[in-house]
Amino acid sequence: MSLLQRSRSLLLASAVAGVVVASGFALVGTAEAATTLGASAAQTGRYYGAAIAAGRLGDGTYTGILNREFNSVTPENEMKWDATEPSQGRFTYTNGDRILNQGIAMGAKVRGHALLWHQQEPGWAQSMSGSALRSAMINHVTQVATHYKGKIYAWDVVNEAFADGGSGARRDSNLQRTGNDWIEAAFRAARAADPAAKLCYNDYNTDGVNAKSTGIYNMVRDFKSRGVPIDCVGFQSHLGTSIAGDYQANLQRFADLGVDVQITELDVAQGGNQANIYATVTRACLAVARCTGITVWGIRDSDSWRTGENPLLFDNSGNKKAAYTSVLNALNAGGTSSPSPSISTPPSPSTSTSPQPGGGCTATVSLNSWTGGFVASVKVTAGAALNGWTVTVALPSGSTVTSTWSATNSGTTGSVGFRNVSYNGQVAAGGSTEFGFQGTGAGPTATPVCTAG
Ligand code: 9MR
Repeated sequence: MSLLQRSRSLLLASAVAGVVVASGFALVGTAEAATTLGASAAQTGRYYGAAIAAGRLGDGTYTGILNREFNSVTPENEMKWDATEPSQGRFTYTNGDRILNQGIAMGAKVRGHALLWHQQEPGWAQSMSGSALRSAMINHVTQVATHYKGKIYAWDVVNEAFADGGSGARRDSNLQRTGNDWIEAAFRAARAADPAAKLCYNDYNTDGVNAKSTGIYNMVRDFKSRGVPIDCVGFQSHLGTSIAGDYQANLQRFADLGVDVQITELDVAQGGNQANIYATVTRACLAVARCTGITVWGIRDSDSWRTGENPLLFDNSGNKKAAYTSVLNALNAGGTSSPSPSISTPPSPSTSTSPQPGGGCTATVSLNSWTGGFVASVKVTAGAALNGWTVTVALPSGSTVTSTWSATNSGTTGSVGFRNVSYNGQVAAGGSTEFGFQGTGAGPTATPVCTAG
């Protein structure tokens, strides 16, 4: 068994025991060097993504790199408030859906960006204030998160709400002036609308321990202590020609609060240090078990918002730059395994999962928990081809299933059976499908049992 296979067995063993229990992260070494960013990141359960623009999807060079290299996408502008609700109550999803469908076609994770931001508010919202704005903003979160329900890996629920400089305070905006609780109100609305999406706070100039990142840290700590649903913090990482020495330590202190961390908008000014800074960011994420992935803010230099700074991994013609090679090498050097659901790779004959009663299929759970509730995403993997399946999940006492998607459940407490629905009962040999459920109380910790037929 190669080192990589051995690592995968370890991961599988922990996956079958119920993923996302945040303990016992294996160090993953890589026996075979992957040749693309996404495949290389996936070796440690992470994604490597790019911000993409709907208007560029007709460019073959662009989509060629996108399809080859990346396993996550973020809409650069298409899911922002001005794009999705140009006049109050009239929602337009055409371009957002184009990004979503591109991601789905690639089998990529889709990061939603961004439900609320003081910039790119539509004009009608810019001129609002007080309770009218508060209800418009919550309605926006609810409508957009509902439209994309079940499709988004992680939402930037609130973007850039903290001030620059030494105050560590909130930024002034019409959103902030509706009351300091606007951020938690937005997170609660997003959770109610799409319980399966990870909910992130996203900001820039947070690339080390500084007043701004500490202000955000204090907010996240407060949210966790009061049960406000927050799952992740995005570090945009629009970087210049140097990087804070405590970049990794800063990610780690947030992870230690019990949230995932993600690098969400990475770009680095071109200069002597560009390749080194990219490698440093990559290694920092790999060293933090809860750093689940990295997104670069564009593909080619010519696609970047930072005109003239050439801050990306591919040149204007789509050629790989030195920075690309340094990222790929850093990814291939391995790191901690991330508790992302993507580590629940289908079993292969060389892995050490125990046979399931009934045979024919296995199931792994990934949990997203908060005080008093949870969302479980279950991946059903076929051994031989399946024509129907049932997954039995043992819930801890006091827990109750409140909703289920892509399956029907019998019972809501104790031992709960989840049966396929019409469109996902047939699964090819080696293939997989997913369903999920939300509940109150604690999530399941025991291995689910999958039965074919
Ligand atoms: O890259 C985006 C650019 O095309 C838009 O014109 C701009 C509008 O403000 O937003 C850019 O993306 C921003 C992101 O949404 C939030 N963080 C900062 C990014 C760069 O400005």
